[in-house]
Parts: sequence; structure tokens; C-alpha cells
Amino acid sequence: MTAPFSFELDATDGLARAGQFTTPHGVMNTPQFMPVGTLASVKALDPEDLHRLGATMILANAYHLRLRPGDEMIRTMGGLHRFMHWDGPILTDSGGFQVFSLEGLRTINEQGVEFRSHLDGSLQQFTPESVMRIERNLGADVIMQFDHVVPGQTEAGLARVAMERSIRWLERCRVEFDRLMREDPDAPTPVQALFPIVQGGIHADLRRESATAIRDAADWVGLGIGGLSVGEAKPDMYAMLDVVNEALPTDRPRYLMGVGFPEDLVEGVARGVDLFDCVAPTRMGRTGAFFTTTGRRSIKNAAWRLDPGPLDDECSCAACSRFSKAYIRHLFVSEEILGLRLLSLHNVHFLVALMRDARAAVQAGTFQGWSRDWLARYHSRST
Ligand code: PRF
Ligand code: ZN
Repeated sequence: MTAPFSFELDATDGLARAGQFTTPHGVMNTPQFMPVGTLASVKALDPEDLHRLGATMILANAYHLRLRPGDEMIRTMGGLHRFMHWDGPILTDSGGFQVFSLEGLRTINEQGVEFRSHLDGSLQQFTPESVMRIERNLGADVIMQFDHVVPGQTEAGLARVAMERSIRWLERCRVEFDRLMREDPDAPTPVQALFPIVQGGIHADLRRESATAIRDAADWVGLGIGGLSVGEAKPDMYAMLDVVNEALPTDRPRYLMGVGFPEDLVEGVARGVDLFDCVAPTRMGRTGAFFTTTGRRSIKNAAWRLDPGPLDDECSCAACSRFSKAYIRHLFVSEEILGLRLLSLHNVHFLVALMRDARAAVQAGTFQGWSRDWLARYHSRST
């Protein structure tokens, strides 16, 4: 593996793993949940908040940052780390997922994707090569390949086309990435890691083919699993994780993209996943939803009007340690900006802490019992 990247497994329990992933901007424990800062900001939270709640790696998005303020502008400002004052590891997504979500606004061919900016309607083109240059300018530690994502229910024929194209695009990404590492040594983060992305929809044979081809193509620092949590049923997603887990190298971190909810994180760790990200905790905060150990709740519920207790009795976050549900409900109902901020703080803390607990259970050799009890309680809705 290219220095300064390394991955060490401290313990395993069944397929669940406790590891340490070293990047140019620091070491992170796995399994880990990475908060999403699409536009170089984890909505309503600043870097101090994130450090305090225990986040170590965060995400940003090449698609959004290319359109505004521009990857070259960010490079001029010293790269993403300096620009957003985050000194820990960063991962950038390639925009594959965002571009393919622009139904009707885009055309795909072997060269790449042409689309209209959602901001000003201007015509844009992303290719595997241009995305590598954008991610080089942004300067994240880990950068994702440009891939072709299809919806969860896509039939095998189309899922194969997208999966095979993603593998051809991976090779083009790799060639351009290697060139930039050689010829552009003054980029904000001189040594980055390119992660491939396994695709294949909900078709076991395609997933196996994709994972095997990617595994054999190069000595990757880590690997992404994409195209899941995009409209397929949860049992299908879990089945695909079982298939992919078998085919991927065990000594590299595995990142399940855009997933997810607390139950998905626990089920993912049980199937060998090390890294997760999702907009859910911050997006939910904006709609008034919050996680608790006994399931999801809404702060808008009138039952909380006079409730002096915290959002979750077992949570130690900066919201739960100071404020009541009654107060946060009042803030939310009155559209006070602090309400959003406190719910986001709590939700992000919840997922980061959940992965910390999962890691401790793997290290103690109690993951199976811990995860069974945790899931039963989360689904119980007893309170
Ligand atoms: N590809 C990329 N980004 C993603 C996904 C993917 O398949 C997903 C799917 N859950 C989220 N983000 N490049
Ligand atoms: Zn809390």
C-alpha cells in the first residue's frame, strides 16, 4: 500500500472488523461513520463540533464543489483542508451518483456524462479524467473513481452495462490519477488514494464479477461499494454485501457509499464494512427527525411539549447533555436556527458513537450479541 496510507486490523469477530486506517491527515478507527459536508460544510456544524463529537474523516463532493465555488478556486485557497479549516482526513465523492441522479438533464456515453448545472443551466462535462483533475485540486486524502450508478431495481442487462462501464472508467481514472501524482506533485495533498467502486445492482453474479475484476486490477488502498440504498429492498442490499464481502481483499478498508441509517450501519459492520457516510443525520435534523436507541422520533410531536428529558436518555452529545426535548421542540416549532443545529449535532453524534460502540464490541469479541440486542431494541419502539 502506498505510504502514508496503511490499514491494520486490530480485531475481528465473525465478519465484523475493528481496524485503523492511516491517511496523510491522520489515523482513524474503523468501523467509522463519516459525516457529509457536500459543499465543504457539514450543515450547521463547524469543525470544532465535529472534533468534539468524535468524527475523524468527513466527506465532500466533487460535483457540487466543481460547480460552486470551483475546484481551482479551492486549490488557490490551499485545498479543501485549509479552505474549510478541517485538519483531519477528507474523502471526496466523484459526482458519479449526483450526475446520474439528474434524470432528464444529462446524456451518458462512453466518453463521460454531459449535463446541465442545477445552478445556472450551463452545459458541463464530466469524464473519468476531468473528475480526477477536480479531485486532485480539491486535495482530499481519499478520492472516489467516476462510476456509472443505476437505480436499485435496474434489470440485469442495464446493470451489467453500467457495471462494465464503471470498470472501464476505473482504468481511465487510474491512468489519469497516476499521471497527476507524478506530474502534479504540488497539489494540496501530494499523495492521495484512489478508491474503486463495486457496482452491479442487486444481481449477485454482477456484483461478484465487479468485485473480482476490481480486486485484480490494482493494489488498491481501499475499496468502495456503490449502487446500494438506491431504491432496492433492504434484504437485497444485505445479500449484495454478503457477496461483495467474500470477493474483496480482507486487508483493505471497505466503504459502503451513502449508507445510511443506524440499522444499516450495524448490519453493514456485521457483513465486513468499515466505512459509511450518509446525509441522513443532518437532513433529518432539518425535518425534525432524530435517532434514539429505541428508534426514530420527530421533535414536532406534541407529546414533547413539557418533556424535560434529553432527546435520548443514553446520549452524551452537546445537545442531550444540556437541553430538554421541550426546549428543542420549542426552537424547532419557532424556526429558531439553534433547533436545527442541536438536532444535527445529536444525530451525527448518534451514528459516530454507534460505530464506536460497535468497534468496542468487536474488540471484546461480543459483537454478535451486542448487534442482536442493539437491533432488537432499536426496532422495539417500546417507549
Ligand atoms: N457511487 C458514487 N457515490 C455514491 C454512490 C455510488 O454508487 C451511492 C450509492 N448509495 C452514494 N454515493 N460515486
Ligand atoms: Zn444527543
